[in-house]
Amino acid sequence: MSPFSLTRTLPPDATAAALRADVQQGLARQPKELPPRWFYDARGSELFEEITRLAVYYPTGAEREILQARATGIADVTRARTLVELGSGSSEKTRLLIDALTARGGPLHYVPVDVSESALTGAGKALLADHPGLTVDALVADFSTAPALPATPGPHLIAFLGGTLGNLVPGERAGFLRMVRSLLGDEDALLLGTDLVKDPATLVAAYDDAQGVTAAFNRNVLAVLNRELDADFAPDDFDHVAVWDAEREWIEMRLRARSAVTAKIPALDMTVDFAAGEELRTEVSAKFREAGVREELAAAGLALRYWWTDPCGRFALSLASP
Ligand code: AVJ
Repeated sequence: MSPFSLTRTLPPDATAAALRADVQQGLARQPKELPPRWFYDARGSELFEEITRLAVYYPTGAEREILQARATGIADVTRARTLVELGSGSSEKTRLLIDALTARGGPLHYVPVDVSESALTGAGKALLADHPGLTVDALVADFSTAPALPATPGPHLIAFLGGTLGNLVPGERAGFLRMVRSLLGDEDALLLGTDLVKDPATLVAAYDDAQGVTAAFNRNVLAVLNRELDADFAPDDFDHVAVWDAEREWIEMRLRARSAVTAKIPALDMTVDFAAGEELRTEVSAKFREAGVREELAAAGLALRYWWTDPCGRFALSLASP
């Protein structure tokens, strides 16, 4: 049996239907918004990887520092035989966990779950090349509903890294954490990465780099609409905007129309008008504090067992269990 399998849990037309519904509703709304999951086609996933290599985008490096310091401890505490990773992307930092878990001996199952099939295939093959005894069962799925996980040996460790929890607004987070709780047995655990509240200048710089990589990532969602829905957006008609909402403690990314724009979306029989300066919200990236994370976990039936930050206190990893 090959140690690599890839399962599409959603039929391709389900993804297409979800995109249509999100665009239809989100662009008819006032203010306009789109969920961030549509950034991640092959090009968008590539641009995100490029973002993670920017010095101003500190979350990736900060989370890696924590994993470097704590991976062995995480392996010892959880004794996981299956690592499930939600929103796995390139799985680059996950290597540290896989190294630590396989160093304990015995086979390990890795179940990466992501919307990007290209990212899953690339990451899975690269990991297998370096880890004998590893089995990779990749799932193409978004994590808005419970993924149907393969039957693999426990204990299970579900990792949700990178701060992606912050892409959900509070009500969505509560539902998501309850969904994760429903996937966990008594011996299982959740490893959660959260970016932390800090000075606004640092936060805004991380979402508005001088090289314009984040701007290209943001505009890429319009290219996705053009390709998938036959729309006629000119991405350069829009400015990239990143703002810190101090009340809700989240970063918002928006696309702001430079002048009045009319776009056709023939696949939806839709015309979308933007006034000059009108904004489309493309992402919320919430930032957290320890007390809030503890409360949100508790509300989902999970107890925060360990809270680790990088030495500068920019980012946190939480280990939680039922
Ligand atoms: C992958 C969701 C964690 O919110 O920081 C990076 C995505 N957006 N730059 C984040 C992102 C703009 C990223 N997450």
